[in-house]
Amino acid sequence: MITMKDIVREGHPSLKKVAEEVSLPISDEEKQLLKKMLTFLKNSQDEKMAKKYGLRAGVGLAAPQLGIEKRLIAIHFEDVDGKLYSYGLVNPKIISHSIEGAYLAGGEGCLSVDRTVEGYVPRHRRITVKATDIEGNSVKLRLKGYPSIVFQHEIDHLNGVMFYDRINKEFPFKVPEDSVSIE
Ligand code: K3U
Ligand code: NI
Repeated sequence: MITMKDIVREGHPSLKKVAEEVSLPISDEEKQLLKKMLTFLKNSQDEKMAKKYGLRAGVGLAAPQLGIEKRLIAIHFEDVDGKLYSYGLVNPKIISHSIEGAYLAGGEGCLSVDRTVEGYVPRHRRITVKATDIEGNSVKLRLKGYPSIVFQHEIDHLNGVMFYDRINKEFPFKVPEDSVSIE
């Protein structure tokens, strides 16, 4: 079972590297890893499990955050309308995005960052992601608003980019151009 001790923190080299593409079909070990990443997210959002194992709640996790430099991500959350986004994905790629941007009004956090970093993180409002799922199926996801931001945060981890790398250093709360705020 993945717990917080398995998650690497700022300063770990895996968080600054471009992760390797995973060859298909994925191995049983990679499949198990994706399943464990999804279970971690579910546990982290379960009050009892989170308390028992000292987990910080997360909606996404990327393999480099476990020190594994492979292009694998897990996402698990429900949006405001109760729509479930639960995916274990291999080699996710943003194949198109809107010109219009978006940012979370409350900023972003990261399980690999044990401090609050304030400021707006400029993101695309809409993205289309192509990937392979745990079962080996090709998937194409059209995402908007908060789900789009979560996927961008996780795909950034595969490219060695941390959310704070995108914050305006001089004016962290400068509203990004042509962007909508997501509450
Ligand atoms: O955003 C978080 C959250 C947790 C529970 C309920 C609602 C939101 C926690 S931080 C988080 O999930 C990161 C996970 C990381 F760092 F491991 F990738 C992902 C994230 C995505 C988009 C915005 C902020 C955080
Ligand atoms: Ni993160």
